[in-house]
Amino acid sequence: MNTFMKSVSMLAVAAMAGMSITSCTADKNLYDPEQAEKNVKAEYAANFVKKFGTISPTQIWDYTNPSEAILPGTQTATKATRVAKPTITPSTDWYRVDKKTLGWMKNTLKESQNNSGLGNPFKMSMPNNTFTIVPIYVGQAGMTWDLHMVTVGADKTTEDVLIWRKGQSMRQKINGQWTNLDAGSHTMDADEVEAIQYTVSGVPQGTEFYFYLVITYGVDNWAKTGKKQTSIEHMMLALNVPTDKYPTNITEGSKVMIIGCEDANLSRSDWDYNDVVFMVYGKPDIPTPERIEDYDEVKECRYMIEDLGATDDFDFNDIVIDVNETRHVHFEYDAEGKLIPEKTVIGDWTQKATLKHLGGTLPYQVKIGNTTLPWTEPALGKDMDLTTEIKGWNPDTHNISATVQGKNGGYVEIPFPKQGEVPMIIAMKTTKQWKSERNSITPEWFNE
Ligand SMILES: [Ca+2]
Ligand SMILES: [Ca+2]
Ligand SMILES: [Ca+2]
Repeated sequence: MNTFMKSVSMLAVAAMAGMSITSCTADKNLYDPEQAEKNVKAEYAANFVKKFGTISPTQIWDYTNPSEAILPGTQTATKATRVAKPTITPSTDWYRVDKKTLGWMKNTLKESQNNSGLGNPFKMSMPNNTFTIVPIYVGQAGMTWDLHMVTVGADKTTEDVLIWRKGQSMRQKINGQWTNLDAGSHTMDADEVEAIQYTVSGVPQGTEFYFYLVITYGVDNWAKTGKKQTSIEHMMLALNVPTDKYPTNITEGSKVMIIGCEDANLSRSDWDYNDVVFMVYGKPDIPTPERIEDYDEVKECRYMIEDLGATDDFDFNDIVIDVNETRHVHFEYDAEGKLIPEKTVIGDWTQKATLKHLGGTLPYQVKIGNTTLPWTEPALGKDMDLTTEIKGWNPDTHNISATVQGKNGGYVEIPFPKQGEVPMIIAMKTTKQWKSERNSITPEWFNE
């Protein structure tokens, strides 16, 4: 947390946390339990700042990014080894895009023509060798994107890595002049294109994965910033390049495919799948695309809550609760294996909360969205798996709060912290392990 805090007075902190420090020595005849609980909250905020420093006004407490996953198949609860995280190694020199391959691509993914019938929604599996991916073409688009790769384990854990960002690591020659591409550039008029290549390694053979583009700069009424366009949802095409169109400037014996991407999932999109095009090659093999019949769209996070039973331990394990929403999508294919888009079935969202751990000392009640869970007795160091259906959770706004019955007889409201506030709830990935009892979180822990 060194990066998000700098030191300031405790009074300023309490103000930031939306609290007031009230004198406990005021001559009150009547004992006010609610005021006593407010004092506990202020004490907590002061202790937090004493330990970690003042919170940066831009600090947010959502560490779930990317909180969404698209999982091929139907979710299972099997336990397996965590899936491998791919290693992406950029080349140290430029790759010159082969004109023969590029010409074939342009002829196949015709501009402004609906090319969606050329392929199916797909995932891939890792060959028994590394493969290389290189951008070869950027079409006209007002938006910018990053290309990511996600490996998916047998237990549906995922690892997500960034491969490429639009406007970086590409250059083009027009009228004899080389220029580096920026985020607004396209290569439609280029005489030559060069790009940095990315080699993917560190993933065992057979590991499932998929690609997606995430919109990093969106356009109104088109695609929002943060939206993901995945191969599983048919936002990409994987096409094998005919051997006579293989580039001559790659290792002999390699196989070659292209991945064409559509950047907006709208009926009025042109579906030409050439908004950005990548070439993939590997020796002796390239990843094998496999069509998707079912997938689950999942948004999830783990809330770690301080109950203020102790105002100085910051173990964030007093209440640990996982929340997710999922919906199922099913694709139908004809006898030739072609997608029948009008037969796609998109299920309703369902939401669940699962209590994972208790490590606090105060009775509490959690409210998520429209659902108020029952009052629960505290427990110290107790793991569990108690699932309840909920409604109205918003994974973007984190509309969760807790009420605890304080030691002073009053009730304390624990909201999800606003930007720049002292946190009593933090949102983490569901793979994040909570701390042991009275073992404080550390700045490093957030990045472990
Ligand atoms: Ca397009
Ligand atoms: Ca605690
Ligand atoms: Ca605790």
